[in-house]
Amino acid sequence: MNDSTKKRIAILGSTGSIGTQALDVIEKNPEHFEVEVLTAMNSYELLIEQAKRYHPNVVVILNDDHYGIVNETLTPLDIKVYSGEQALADVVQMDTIDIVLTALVGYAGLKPTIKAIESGKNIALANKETLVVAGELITNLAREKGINIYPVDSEHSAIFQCLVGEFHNPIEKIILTASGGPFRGRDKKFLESVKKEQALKHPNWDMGAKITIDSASLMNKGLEVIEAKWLFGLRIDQVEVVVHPQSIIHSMVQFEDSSIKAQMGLPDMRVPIQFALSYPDRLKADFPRFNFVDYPELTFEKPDVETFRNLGLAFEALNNGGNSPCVLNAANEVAVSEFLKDKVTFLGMSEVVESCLAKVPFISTPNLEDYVNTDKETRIKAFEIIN
Ligand code: MN3
Repeated sequence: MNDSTKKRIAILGSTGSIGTQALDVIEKNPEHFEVEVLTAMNSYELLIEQAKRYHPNVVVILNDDHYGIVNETLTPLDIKVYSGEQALADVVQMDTIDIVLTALVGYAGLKPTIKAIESGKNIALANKETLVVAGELITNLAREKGINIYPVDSEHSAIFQCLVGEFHNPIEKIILTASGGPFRGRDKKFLESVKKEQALKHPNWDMGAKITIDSASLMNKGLEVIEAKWLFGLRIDQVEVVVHPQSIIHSMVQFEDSSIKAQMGLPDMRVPIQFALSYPDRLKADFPRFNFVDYPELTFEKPDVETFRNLGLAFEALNNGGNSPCVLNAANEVAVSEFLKDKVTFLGMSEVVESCLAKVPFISTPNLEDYVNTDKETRIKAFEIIN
């Protein structure tokens, strides 16, 4: 079965937005890719359906309440079924995996990503929180193990694509584009009363709930600034954010001769997913093509950091360094999940993050254990603040 010309892929979080689109890419390119592992947190029905269709070697259902039904259905099909966090950390180390696509949501992506890197796997990184929480640790480990981290986030993929053929040329700065989300141009008064239903409507991208709320609050762009810093080895002053509501330019790199390269296209996550899996090759795809005359105006504006405080808070956390980005991320994860339960207001989310940044003890050179403790402690603080 194992054709050595095919890349064998483990998808962590196969039932989410990125996971399902990755399976679409894989299905369209059966001569290049093969599914080796699928994992899901709770969505066991979709996981079963995917396993029947793509015949992975192994599936992991994180929530062991669903282990029985998944095991019963898939074991007769010669698919190995495991459950729990430890299983996830174990399967990413399998010899039969060539690349691990980390499409889990939030902090949960950290440990399995570390395990995968430790066992020498290349990473297609869709879990930006991993680099936000522990960017220095992860990038040092990747260097030490000689593995590559291929960005899946569309902005970072854009920068990566601009850098192909330029890896020896210093970057002067990168320009991360932001759609501005559904509340672009709104003032604080308006934002005071917005409900989750409004925040869940993104103008350009169809994504999971967590990242959609983060996009509306500009926290997503803040997390992406931190992600970019680590992925491309930049100083903070080399990262600029510009609002570009049409989401056609996915990001840009400015070089030392003043030249700027941009990567463009219609917003479609399958493009960066496919490039992360197929690099250095570009595979022929039937994705919709961008037409310039359909977009006579591509516009750009400054982000409103007065109204959307999260972006400023992310720069502040990055500037502090140490465990501050980890605090920012954990506080935000709690704030978003409580916002989705109507426990905290839209603007209140920034207050939770700011307050946690002030209250959780600073650690200047954290190790993995420090990150784990910081994450725990911050979540407790965030809950206290909200409830
Ligand atoms: Mn993005």
